[in-house]
Amino acid sequence: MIEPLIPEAWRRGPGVVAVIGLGKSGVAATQLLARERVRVYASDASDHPYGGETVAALKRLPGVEVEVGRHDLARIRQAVGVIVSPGVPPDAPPIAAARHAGVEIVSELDFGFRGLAAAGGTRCIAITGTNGKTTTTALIAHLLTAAGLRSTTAGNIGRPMTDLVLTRERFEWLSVEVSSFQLHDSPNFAPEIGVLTNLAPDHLDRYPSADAYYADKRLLFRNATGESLWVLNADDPLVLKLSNGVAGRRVLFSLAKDADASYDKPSRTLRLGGEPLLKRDELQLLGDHNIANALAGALAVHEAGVPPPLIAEGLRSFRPLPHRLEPVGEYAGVLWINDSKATNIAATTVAVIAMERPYVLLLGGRHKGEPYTSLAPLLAARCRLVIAYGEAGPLVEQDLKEKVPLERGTTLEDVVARARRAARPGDAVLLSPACSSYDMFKNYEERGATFRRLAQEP
Ligand code: UMA
Repeated sequence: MIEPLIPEAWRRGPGVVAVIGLGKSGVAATQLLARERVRVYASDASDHPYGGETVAALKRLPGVEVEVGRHDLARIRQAVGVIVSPGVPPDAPPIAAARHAGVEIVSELDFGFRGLAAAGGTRCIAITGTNGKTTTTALIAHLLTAAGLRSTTAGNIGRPMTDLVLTRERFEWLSVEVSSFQLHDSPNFAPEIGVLTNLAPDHLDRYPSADAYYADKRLLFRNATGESLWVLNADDPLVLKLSNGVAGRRVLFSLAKDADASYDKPSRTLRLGGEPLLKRDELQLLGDHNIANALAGALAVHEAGVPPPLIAEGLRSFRPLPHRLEPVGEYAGVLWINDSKATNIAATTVAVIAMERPYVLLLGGRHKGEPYTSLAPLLAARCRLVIAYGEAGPLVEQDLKEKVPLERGTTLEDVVARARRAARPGDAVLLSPACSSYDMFKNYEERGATFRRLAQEP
């Protein structure tokens, strides 16, 4: 049973619902609560919440009180419920305060899902995993749309679930990217189809261990029933272990062995249900990891009812997303590739493996906890130079110097100028930083856009 959008207790007495964090998620949740005539106390620890101008507009909504620069913990303790943004960790003071006071805490994802259910429900394909989930999410929505089904993307890819409830748009299927953060306080979230792309350590700045991170990923399966369908990576033992014993039907994709969707290397053919689906070269995406993403997407939409010829057509017309191994141009024989979304070692590993030319690698940003040493043997093959920069620069240098040619850079302007000097015709310059961007940029998009602009400058 999915809880109602607004439980009775939220309307009772003088209580308020506390919204924590005023980025996209908090802003959308506040707007929906106001529309439902629930009193809200919405706060953000920063003087400059991610929501920017939209936060100021919230103050004009009836029953909404907005506070920026601090969280009033006393008010939060007295709240009738808390809606938490994904970027606010469970041990952050406002969340800890609510938990100790016994206030119910739900994620914006869960609140949005309840809203969709209250409006009649929308079938969801939920995609999670450490890497590949954004590409797979976009690909699934593209395949559904190309097959004539009304579909869109939501969740971690950039559009809060709650926003879909606010606009009252109707879709036949949603392709929802869900992060471990979003799954954490989402007791109602129950997708028809769930995709788990792969698992590797990530977000060790937030989780005490990789196992704690995987435990949140496992919450994808928390409402599994006999009707659920799970699309799983047969090449990843952690994925198989995590999904072991879960209710529902499992379909598997693999690059290495026979599976429901597989890749035949000798003939460079993607296969679905034992039949050829598409030639590898018809797919406009770099790297074998993207073949795996395509197989996962194909399986998910096949289970949603799309016939193989339409899946093949959709795969042919799909283009790489910005910031994910995105070729941004070739100048003086050097191919510049923007992989700013690679914010962990596993993502940079797949990027490096995908390189078919010699390359200069730009590595650095805000350190996220994992050592860089595992990259060294992979870099030995084709990497001409590593340029280490940002807060993580000294750590990258410490882990990789003497193993690969390496120099230190400062600003992204400086790093790009160094790369331009080092690259030779026929090379690539790859921004695949293995770190978050927050030491120098607002987000990975801004970092990638800056790289793209600098690369394209004469
Ligand atoms: N804040 C507080 N108190 C705290 C901590 C933070 O008030 O104790 C405030 C910050 O000052 C900031 C706000 O919370 O103003 C940020 O909240 P948020 O980070 O949740 O931002 P949103 O704009 O709501 O974006 C979130 C997701 N962000 C994160 O998970 C970190 C977006 O994923 C997602 O697209 C969006 O919701 C819509 O669903 C981004 C992301 O980086 C792309 N995700 C991580 C990843 O992919 O690795 C998980």
